[in-house]
Amino acid sequence: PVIIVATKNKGKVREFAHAFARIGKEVKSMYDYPNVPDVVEDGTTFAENAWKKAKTVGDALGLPVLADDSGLCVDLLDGAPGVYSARYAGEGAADGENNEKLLSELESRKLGEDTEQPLLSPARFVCSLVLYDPATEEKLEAYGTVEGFITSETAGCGGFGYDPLFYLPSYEKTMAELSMDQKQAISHRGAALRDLMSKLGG
Ligand code: ITT
Repeated sequence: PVIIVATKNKGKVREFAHAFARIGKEVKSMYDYPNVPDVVEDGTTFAENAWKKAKTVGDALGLPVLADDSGLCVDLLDGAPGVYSARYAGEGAADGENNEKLLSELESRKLGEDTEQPLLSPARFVCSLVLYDPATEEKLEAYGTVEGFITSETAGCGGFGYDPLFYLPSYEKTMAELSMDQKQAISHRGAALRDLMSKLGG
């Protein structure tokens, strides 16, 4: 029982492997299929990009695949970085560079205001999943989101991406300070996976 996830993001691979292990499924990623062509992620929505990844990779392999397009939307930045989350500080940017870019963008917004604004800005993570079977051309979409705030200093070393800056008031911790089980219980990806499972009838 193998599930192929159309991703090269190692943080996503870890989380999917953890989640699917619970139901006895082994996760394979694009690291197991190095000949699959890169997907051009030029969609304007998470759902559109998830579909592009699922369709491109599913058709290339001739096997069912699960694709994840996700990102961070910050209110004070009018929803940025959004679908550009992975490359906010430039193509191939490291997580740390994206986090620095986020803080500097927020800092400059804050300085642009007359009134003193706290750096804590409401934000949400969003995750769109698409499960696609090229044999039947069946496509199943799922979605999840989690609300939080962007803090001014990174904390924690779990998770990946913007997790060290994503503060959850109910835990008084950032997403990067949670265990993988805790993150999965509340995250956008965990919620999207539960949505997917319920649509699959399980
Ligand atoms: P694939 O397309 O190969 O899956 P990617 O990293 O390019 O990998 P996306 O285009 O979906 O994937 O971009 C997602 C970015 O959003 C990711 O690189 C992080 O910066 C951020 N992100 C998504 N989920 C996150 C999470 O759970 N925690 C922190 N940051 C996350």
